[in-house]
Amino acid sequence: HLVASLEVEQSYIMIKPDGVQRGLVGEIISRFEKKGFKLTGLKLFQCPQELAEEHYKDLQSKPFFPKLIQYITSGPVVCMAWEGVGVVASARKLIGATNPLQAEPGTIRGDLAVQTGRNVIHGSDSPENGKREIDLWFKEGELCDWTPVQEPWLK
Ligand code: 3AN
Repeated sequence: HLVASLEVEQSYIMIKPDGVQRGLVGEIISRFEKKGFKLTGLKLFQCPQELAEEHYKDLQSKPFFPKLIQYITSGPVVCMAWEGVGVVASARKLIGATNPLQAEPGTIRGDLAVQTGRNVIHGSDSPENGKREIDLWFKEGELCDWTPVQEPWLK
């Protein structure tokens, strides 16, 4: 189960090509903003084959691996870094189960997707992977560390 963390963490969140094609970018970003997390990186990006393979290297032996790489490289993705207390587990709750038919209504996949192979969004599964994936997808200088002017409701 997901234990709420009290640590400030970073999560790598990515809107997959189907989310971009279907015009869901604004809706998805909005859910993270409204929750109260802080956007520290954002870009539209055509993912090269090698980067997709590196990102999903733990799934290399899975039968669906070639299809997964084909899907992720099929069109532009939206790469995002989000920061906040407990953001890793919380983002996974907002995203919902890997299989969108099992994802609860109210979650991004539960509301917006049907197929596991077209599940609209990725979110890091641990704070360590959050850091690893942000390093992998963003270059130095692409991230912004900024301070919200009014932040009492984030604390
Ligand atoms: P999640 O994205 O919910 O963390 P993972 O890490 O198990 O799920 O899987 C990574 C990605 O691999 C999924 N987002 C999905 O796109 C793809 N995937 C996982 N299981 C399958 C499957 N059985 N068939 C096709 N694609 C899959």
